[in-house]
Amino acid sequence: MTPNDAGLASHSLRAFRKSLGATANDVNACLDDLLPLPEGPERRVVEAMRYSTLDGGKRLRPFLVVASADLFDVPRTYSLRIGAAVEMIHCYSLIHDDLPAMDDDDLRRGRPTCHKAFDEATSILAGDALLTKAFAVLSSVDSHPDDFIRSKLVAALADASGAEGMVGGQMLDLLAADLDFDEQQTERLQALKTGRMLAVSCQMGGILGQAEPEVLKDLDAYGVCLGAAFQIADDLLDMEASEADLGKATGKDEAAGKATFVSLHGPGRARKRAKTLVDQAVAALDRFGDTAESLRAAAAFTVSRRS
Ligand code: GRG
Repeated sequence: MTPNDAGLASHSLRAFRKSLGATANDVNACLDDLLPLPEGPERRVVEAMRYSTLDGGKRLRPFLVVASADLFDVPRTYSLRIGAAVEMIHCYSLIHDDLPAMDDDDLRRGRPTCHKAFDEATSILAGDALLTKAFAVLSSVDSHPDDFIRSKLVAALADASGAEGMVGGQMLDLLAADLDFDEQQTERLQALKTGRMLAVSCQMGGILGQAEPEVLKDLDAYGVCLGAAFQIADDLLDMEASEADLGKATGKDEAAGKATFVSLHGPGRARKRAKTLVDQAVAALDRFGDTAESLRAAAAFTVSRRS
């Protein structure tokens, strides 16, 4: 899909990429601070955590936290730490997803996966420690002075990343080929595995901003549509992009016989569906007017990206 298909002029897309890059730099600095190397032989696990987090991801989830929090003028010192916590969960999920017991991948973000660069046991520990550290960051007073807001952030992220969210989606993913999932089951799998983390990123910005429940509902609707569009774009890239462009193996879903919107309906219908989802995501932002421009651009970006 081209930027114009997504209804976004290419100069806005360039501006968005710049803004995503600037936020990524700030998030990287925050992650660097939050993951200091200890003395002693246990530093190996922190080296693996740093290897898999400070390694050039797009930082889309932290961007969504920061841009949603910006709607409410939340200080960046808070939203960046919350974004870093979400990124830690995302990175842990990638480390574990790449393990031989799961997707068994050698390449991630253009480099050897964590278990290739270190070893399997260290990778399991690095993922576990990133998951744990994320909640330590959320519960720190440096992330927000209000206890109630911090506890809401913890509950939201736990819900989205656990068995009722991303982990549940990953379980379905492991079962998908054998259970021969239909379209509805495939959409549910993807909403849990990928969509929940993107949607909760937007919600956490709203929680930081003490948004009213109906406002949080709109942010969630935006995130759910963006997540579904992101997944279709990911499946299209898996089918059409090169390993060098993506920095990871491609064509694995097809080889494993896993259903995706693309495999069920073909790339043409998948592109149309992704565009409709972007339009729905953008419509959910109506109440925010011009202040939500960067979130609108993020929705268009998810389907125009090449990696
Ligand atoms: C192991 C608990 C557990 C969960 C794994 C995230 C995940 C669940 C699996 C990753 C497999 C995958 C390719 C999912 C599709 C969507 C996705 C999460 C893509 C990677 O996210 P990007 O494009 O990656 O934001 P970067 O590298 O930019 O952070």
